[in-house]
Amino acid sequence: MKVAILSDFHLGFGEGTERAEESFEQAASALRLALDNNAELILHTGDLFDEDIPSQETWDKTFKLFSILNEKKSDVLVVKEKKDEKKEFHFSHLPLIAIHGTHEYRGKELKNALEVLESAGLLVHLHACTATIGNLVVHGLGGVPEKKALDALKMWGPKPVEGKKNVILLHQSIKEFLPFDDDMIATISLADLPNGFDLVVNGHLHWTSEQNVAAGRFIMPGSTIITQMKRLEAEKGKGIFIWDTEADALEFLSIPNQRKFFYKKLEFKEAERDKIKARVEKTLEEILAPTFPQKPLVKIKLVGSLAKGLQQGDISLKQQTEKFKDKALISVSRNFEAISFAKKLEELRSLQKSRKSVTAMGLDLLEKNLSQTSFGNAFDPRDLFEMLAIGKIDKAVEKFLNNAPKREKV
Ligand SMILES: [Mn+2]
Repeated sequence: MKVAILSDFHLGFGEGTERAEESFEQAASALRLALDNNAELILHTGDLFDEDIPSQETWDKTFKLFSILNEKKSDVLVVKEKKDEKKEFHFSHLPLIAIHGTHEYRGKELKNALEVLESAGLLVHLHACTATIGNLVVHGLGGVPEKKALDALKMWGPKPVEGKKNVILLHQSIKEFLPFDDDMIATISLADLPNGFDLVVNGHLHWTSEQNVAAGRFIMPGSTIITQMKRLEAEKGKGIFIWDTEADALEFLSIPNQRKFFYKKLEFKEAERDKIKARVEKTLEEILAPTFPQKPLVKIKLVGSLAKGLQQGDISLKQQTEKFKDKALISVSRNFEAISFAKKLEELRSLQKSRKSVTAMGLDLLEKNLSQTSFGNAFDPRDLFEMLAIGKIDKAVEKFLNNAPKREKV
């Protein structure tokens, strides 16, 4: 069977901006690429949507996008099995099996966007369960908060089905792909991935990767759209994997006509304002000398040290970015060292210490207070805390209200 493996469409990304249509265009190109390569099944590893509650406009464009699946007629049966429950799905078009990502994650008692699509008969949503199609068993675990991810994976304990081809879909951070070790950011290592599967696929991380690990063959399709402008995303373009299960052959195919992305790190030493401005302008001039069919994304990262007395907030690059705004979508990040390196380190250390303890204290307090209420384990206090910490007050209140204990439970 020829299986197309895709991830992180982020439908609805950039709504209301110049990039509003891009997530849909990229996803459509990815699906067409799958069709053109005779895919008989599509697997999606989460973050199909950019928001947990997509707007009506996003739903509308999503249904239009899904009509592409109708271009391939089929007659297949997908059997979803969760514990002792068995459910059959008959597809008359190209079948799609998906897990939810962190962007679609909602509390246990709430329907996530992928469950809604399953109810509409457009896909099969997996979370700690399997779907069998012909000789292939798809095992899937949707995205869960990172702190709980390793426990969730162990608790689920997926086992390959003998005599079948087995693929497992995940949507988590993996320690080896991150620059530092932090349980809040990742708890799963490559060594924790379950053994015995023909293929392990992970969504969530937006760049593409393919490697052999202890557990076997491991791939990350990456996103179909650039949302975070990470350096690794600039190295290899966006695309999809095609897996021929019989031949056990994997192929990465690039999405045609994608928006170009340039990532440039500029290093300075005790630099004056004018020097920085001139170099940024020259860099933009060089990158944008050719003409591109679509405005490219350009990320410029400024590092190093500034001249004495100069603060990074003093450097306005508005004039430079305005000059090229018709030619590119530009983002500049300033990561200058403040004073001397030693002093900076000392500052960082104390900052990290105090921030950690404040965060830890805040979470402890929240957990303690919640444990004294009738909310019990209705939701993960970490989620609520994170929402409050990043200022998503409305969402926090919503989560709180949605998880309020039912009367009969009290
Ligand atoms: Mn994502």
